[in-house]
Amino acid sequence: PTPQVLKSKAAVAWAAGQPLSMEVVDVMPPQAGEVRIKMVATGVCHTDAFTLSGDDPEGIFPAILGHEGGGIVESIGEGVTSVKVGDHVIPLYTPECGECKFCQSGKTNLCQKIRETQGKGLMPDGTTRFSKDGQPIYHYMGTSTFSEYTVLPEIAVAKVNPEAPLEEVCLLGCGVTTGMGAVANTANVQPGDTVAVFGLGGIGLSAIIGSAMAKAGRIIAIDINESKFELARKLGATDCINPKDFDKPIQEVIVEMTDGGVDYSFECIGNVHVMRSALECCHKGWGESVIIGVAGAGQEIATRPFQLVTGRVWKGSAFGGVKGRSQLPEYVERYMAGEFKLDDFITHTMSLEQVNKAFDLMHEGKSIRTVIHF
Ligand code: NAD
Ligand code: AHE
Ligand code: ZN
Ligand code: ZN
Repeated sequence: PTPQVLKSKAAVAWAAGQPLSMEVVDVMPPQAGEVRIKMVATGVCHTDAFTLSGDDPEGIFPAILGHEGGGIVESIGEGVTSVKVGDHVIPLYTPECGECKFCQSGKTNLCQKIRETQGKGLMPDGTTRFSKDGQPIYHYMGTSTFSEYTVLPEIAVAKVNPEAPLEEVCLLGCGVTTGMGAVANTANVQPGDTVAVFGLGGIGLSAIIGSAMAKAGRIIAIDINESKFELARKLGATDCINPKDFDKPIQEVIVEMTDGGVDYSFECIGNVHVMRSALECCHKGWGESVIIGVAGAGQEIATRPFQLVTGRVWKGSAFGGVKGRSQLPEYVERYMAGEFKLDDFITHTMSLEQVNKAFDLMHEGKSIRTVIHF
């Protein structure tokens, strides 16, 4: 049967800085090369809050936010061959076409095939699949998981093991893969290395899991919210420190604690001042700092160039350097094999109607991840 327009419950961001609004929207059928997904669950990531706040230079409204989902293919457009109706998939805000210069380089996961339209809230053909009473609503990060149904390009879904609980592995659609991947792929932490993780939300805690899996010798966890320390320790942090407890810059504290600095640091907050601390707590000659946090429009990082001249390295990481279609299914398998747990992260579950509460809990520092069940 030819797919028809569907009515879908969705949380719409009409404008920056306003709560999301529950609406019934129209979702067009998938066009050529596209698939329509019935969402099963979605996490709420700080980046959703960042864009809603108005700080994202690419933020565009009205839009349907959400990018950490798991769902089931409901229908497919013309020419789609790599997935079929009923497949379990994780939407990819970093797609993988396998053909573009970036995919072919072997040096990056940042496929650029559809990046331009994705950044404008549009599908690759330059139009949107969402509308409300005829008014177009934009896509977000190419995923828009805060909707019962969403449409994605075929190259932006990873087909995963249908036995995996989507209510948990949805977190692999962003946060957990980002933190674990930054450690394993971007930094390549080795046994015995000393690591510092700044910010103990879903991303930082995943970086701690990744560091523990890499057998890092010492894992220093840093946050201004000490309620995060217990879980950080459980996941493998050896030291938990609060910058507010010291009367000198935290990088000096860490350099002293570690006889010269850490081998690797990860900034998992999006604060440009902390990014500086994360670089400067690295060991002279070789320490590497990985920026994961996303900073607002107009923000810039600073340090003395001497920090780099003397061998520290500043890098960044998106989606943990993971290629979604070819590598994300392995993360799901590793989860299924019991290599790491996800339930520790899921501090709250709720329905889409309650999504604004999920943002409140995040801003109050009370949640790690809220998972929305559809
Ligand atoms: P979160 O809000 O759950 O966690 C952030 C943590 O940082 C909180 O525990 C908070 O207490 C702590 N924090 C805030 N200010 C601090 C400070 N000055 N010093 C120490 N700790 C501080 O957020 P999250 O979902 O874990 O996301 C973290 C960051 O990573 C965000 O900026 C998000 O946009 C970004 N992100 C990037 C990628 C990527 O691919 N690069 C992927 C996902 C998320
Ligand atoms: N749009 C913002 C930047 C946002 C950003 O950096 N996004 C990350 C993913 S965060 C997931 O929670 C990312 O993958 N970036 C690579 C890309 O191509 O967007 C801005 O500053 O304009
Ligand atoms: Zn995210
Ligand atoms: Zn590509």
